[in-house]
Amino acid sequence: MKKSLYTIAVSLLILVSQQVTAQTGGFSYKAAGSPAEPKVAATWNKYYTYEGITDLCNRLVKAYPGLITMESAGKSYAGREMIVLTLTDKAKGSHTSKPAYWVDGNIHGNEIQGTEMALYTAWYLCEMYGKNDFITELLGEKTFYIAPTINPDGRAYFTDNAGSLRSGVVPRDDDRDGLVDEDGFEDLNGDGEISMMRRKATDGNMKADPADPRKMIPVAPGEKGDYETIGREGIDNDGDGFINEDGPGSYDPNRDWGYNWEPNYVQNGADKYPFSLPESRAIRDFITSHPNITGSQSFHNSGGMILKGPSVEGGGSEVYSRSDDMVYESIGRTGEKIIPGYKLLTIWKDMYTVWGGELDWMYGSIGAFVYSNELWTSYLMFNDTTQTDNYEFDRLLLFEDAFLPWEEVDHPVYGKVEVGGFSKSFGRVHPGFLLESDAHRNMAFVLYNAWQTPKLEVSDIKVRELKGGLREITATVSNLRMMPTHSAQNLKYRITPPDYITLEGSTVISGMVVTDPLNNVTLEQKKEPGTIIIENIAGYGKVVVRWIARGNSQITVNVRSVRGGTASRASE
Ligand SMILES: [Ca+2]
Ligand SMILES: [Ca+2]
Ligand SMILES: [Ca+2]
Ligand SMILES: [Ca+2]
Ligand SMILES: [Zn+2]
Repeated sequence: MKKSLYTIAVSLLILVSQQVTAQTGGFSYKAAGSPAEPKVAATWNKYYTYEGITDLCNRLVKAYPGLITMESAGKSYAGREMIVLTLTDKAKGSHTSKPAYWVDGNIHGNEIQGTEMALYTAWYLCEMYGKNDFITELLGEKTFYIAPTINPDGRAYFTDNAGSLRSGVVPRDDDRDGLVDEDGFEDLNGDGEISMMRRKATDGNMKADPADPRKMIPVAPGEKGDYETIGREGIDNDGDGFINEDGPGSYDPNRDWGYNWEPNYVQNGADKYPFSLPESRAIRDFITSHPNITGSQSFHNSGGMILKGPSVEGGGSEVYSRSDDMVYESIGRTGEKIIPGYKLLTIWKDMYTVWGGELDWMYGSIGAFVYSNELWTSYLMFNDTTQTDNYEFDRLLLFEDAFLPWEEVDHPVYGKVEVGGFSKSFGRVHPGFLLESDAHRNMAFVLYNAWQTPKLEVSDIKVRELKGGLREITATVSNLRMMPTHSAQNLKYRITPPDYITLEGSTVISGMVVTDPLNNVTLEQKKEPGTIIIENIAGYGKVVVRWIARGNSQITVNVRSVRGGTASRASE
């Protein structure tokens, strides 16, 4: 049938009016994988101060009461609350009844972007819930415990002061002169940054790079330079002949954990004794009181690494079993795909030895599957491992925003000096436009990990009538994901209880595990046969249990596992 002109005109009109409707329906068009008009406004090309973190978390809790709660794990040395967010679909069960994934960031005060990775994860989960099936299901089945910064004092020092600390701010006598924190950095030119000092010198060992005079390069042997570099901005506050030798804090919060711990003479930065810092004690207590934590991620910077343990050769007092290491390898390799430029590496072998690190404690004492991502790699500048010049990147992409131009100031000891160099906001932390992209990728790795925590299912129930009013009930419980309900470390140190499979609705006469279903080999459990004890349900594995029971009513098989969640099924 030929369309009349009238029909065509009407169709065109409808088309036009639909376009107009679409255009006036809002101010945005949804990009794939992101919320177009989030309920909680947040931007991911800047860094949140501690106040900003608190505000964002409060707004998330207010907007999504069914998904997220906020609590404090304790107070930092300076009295800041150690914020921990709990995320799960509360309508689908309590947070403790599901396998949980722990995320923290910023244990090192100057490694601030771990916080944004953690916050982005919380924000994204809330905003995409109900809009994306994967996220909706994930929050139904799993719990996330997210601690945006576990060194809030170190972070505040970074965002609110000129300087930058790896440590927290608990006072320590770094130079053993009997005084604590008596000689920190000074912002001599008042630009809000502690940068480098250089001084003109006729026989200097440095010169300005002819290709980019901002950059200092060493002179060739025999060549005379114009400059010498004289360390970071500051003066000698205590007149001991050293400049800035004892600033706030100074210990390494990631050498404070009570597993494979060694004192300061073995492990620099170890401080006094395991868990001598209030922040690590608070986090330890939160984690140990949430035994459903199955996996974890601790964000650091920098280097573009997906780190796995062990952190000391041979693993210290524990050795990673082959079965656990296979999980680490498999998930880590997928991580390399999710986050281009990041490499899966083993801490002691590929980086350096760490005694008393959080990661070893999370695996060693908690038995969780734990990674630590070293965020930011120079690869991200030009998506090229061979093009990694900070100055060129700053010139071409950041328009010299990251470099503090050399500026002359009077120094009480050195006379006329120049201060300048890269801002602390560049070099280890992401520039704004790359922050959201990397936050999304690192979150995607976290979500992949969380998805691979156990998912249990009573996959089959077979009932066979026996003589004398008895029945034989055989149930299969499957784990549909890669992580077992117990890591090998968990099994070895009996960290969480075994898994329990219970028969309901029938009087149990005897119960057993079918150890070899093919040949019908069973192992009877004489004590309390109604609840069969299973040491572990392997990743992608299944267990078969059997009962001889009296009665003919409908039965239900329940399974409960601290780190594998719960599942149940009724017979037909
Ligand atoms: Ca001192
Ligand atoms: Ca300065
Ligand atoms: Ca001094
Ligand atoms: Ca000083
Ligand atoms: Zn670090």
